[in-house]
Amino acid sequence: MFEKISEKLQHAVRSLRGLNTISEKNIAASLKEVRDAFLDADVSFEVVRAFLEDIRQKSMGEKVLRSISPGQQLIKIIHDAMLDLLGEETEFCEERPLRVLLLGLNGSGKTTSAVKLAKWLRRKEYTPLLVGCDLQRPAAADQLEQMALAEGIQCFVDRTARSPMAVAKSALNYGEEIKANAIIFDSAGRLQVDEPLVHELVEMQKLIRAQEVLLVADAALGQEAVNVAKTFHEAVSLTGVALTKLDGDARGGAALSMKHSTGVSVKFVGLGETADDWDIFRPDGMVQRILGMGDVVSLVERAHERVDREEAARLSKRFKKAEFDFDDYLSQLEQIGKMGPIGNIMTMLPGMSNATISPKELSLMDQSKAIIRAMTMEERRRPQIIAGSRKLRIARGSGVQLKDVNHLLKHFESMKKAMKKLKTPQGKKMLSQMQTTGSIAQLSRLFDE
Ligand SMILES: Nc1nc2c(ncn2[C@@H]2O[C@H](COP(=O)(O)OP(=O)(O)OP(=O)(O)O)[C@@H](O)[C@H]2O)c(=O)[nH]1
Ligand SMILES: [Mg+2]
Repeated sequence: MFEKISEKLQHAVRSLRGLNTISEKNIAASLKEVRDAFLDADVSFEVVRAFLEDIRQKSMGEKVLRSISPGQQLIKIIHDAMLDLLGEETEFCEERPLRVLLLGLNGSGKTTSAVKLAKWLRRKEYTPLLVGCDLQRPAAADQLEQMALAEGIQCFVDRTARSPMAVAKSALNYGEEIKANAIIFDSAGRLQVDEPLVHELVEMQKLIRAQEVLLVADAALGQEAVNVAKTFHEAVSLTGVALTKLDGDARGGAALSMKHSTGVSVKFVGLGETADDWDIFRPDGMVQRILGMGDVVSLVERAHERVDREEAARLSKRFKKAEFDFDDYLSQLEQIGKMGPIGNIMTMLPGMSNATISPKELSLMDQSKAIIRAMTMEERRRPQIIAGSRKLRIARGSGVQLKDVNHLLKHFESMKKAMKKLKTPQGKKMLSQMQTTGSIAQLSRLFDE
């Protein structure tokens, strides 16, 4: 799986590893190799270009970290750009009853995938029913029936039915009778997407109202699989792709470009011929498999974390000395965004290590960040100079109301008071009395009393 692209990419990034500095010149050869690896994998030119642009953007904004080499940092950037390209892992509908329609070209693996999916759903405590809507191949009903029987999964076929619609209709009734709560409709393979097919699929979808319409696509087709997905998606809205035969896919082109080129996520992967060779598509697993370099990636992540911790410690110090200004506050809010609650300087104060942040506080934090960003540097340092007219401009610049700006200024003022009190013996005593649970607002509330 993905051997070819993996080998090429690993070669391209390995030479970056030892670099002490990064210049356009010394990474150019590697990035060219990365580009060629993607093109050879049958990723479209357009996707490759967007991918390289993403790497360029990400490298521009990157701070140079002391403890790791620039080469390692760039490997992490390539890793992250690949993750962005693949998109987030998307969830499969969990409603009960659940109806799933599988469609795709001839021989793409629909029938096999239907059985694999049924088995997967049974593990999630569904009662699945397989429905054979392929009336084009005489042997199709037998194939589905045999495979279902081998896995002990219920199956509905009707060899005398005149249309797939008729089968589907009876199957819905039968499903109710046997109390199936996941009905999977296997459809006939197609040579191409044409008018009659589109008509049939639209009618079918009207009848069964499937929450998941999955295109089953053969990964070996590379870019062609992506084109097929595009056409199907235009005809009937797909909810996802099941990419089959990944076990024999050395190149990875379809998996790498599906999401970016079609907007449709890969939800499942077929990894072999047996009913268990089936899994949720996990972007991070795929990137790890192709790029390797897990060691470098976690090294860089740790280094970033250390920088963040140093910044949080610096802010905490300024807080305790009551030197904390709006610029520090912005930095703190950004730290919380990146590190979660541990980025909160409150957690660094004694007794506050379990400080929590509520969802409401999180959205307030976003608003606060926008307001502070609309302030000038001088205003961040000395908020007392912010006069009425300036407040209005800040509100407009950050898309909030005047009262929100006033509220933030007031909140900050009480925080400042709290900081000053912390320096007094009485404040120190209060701090030491405060135990465990607290929120970011707790300290200022405490001193507001
Ligand atoms: N290696 C491998 N083979 C697969 C996978 N999925 C399906 N196959 C094989 O592909 C062939 C076609 O599979 P089917 O499930 O019959 O495909 P289909 O889309 O239902 O075919 P039609 O109904 O004729 O259009 C079979 O030999 C399967 O064993 C997979 O993930 N890996
Ligand atoms: Mg079939």
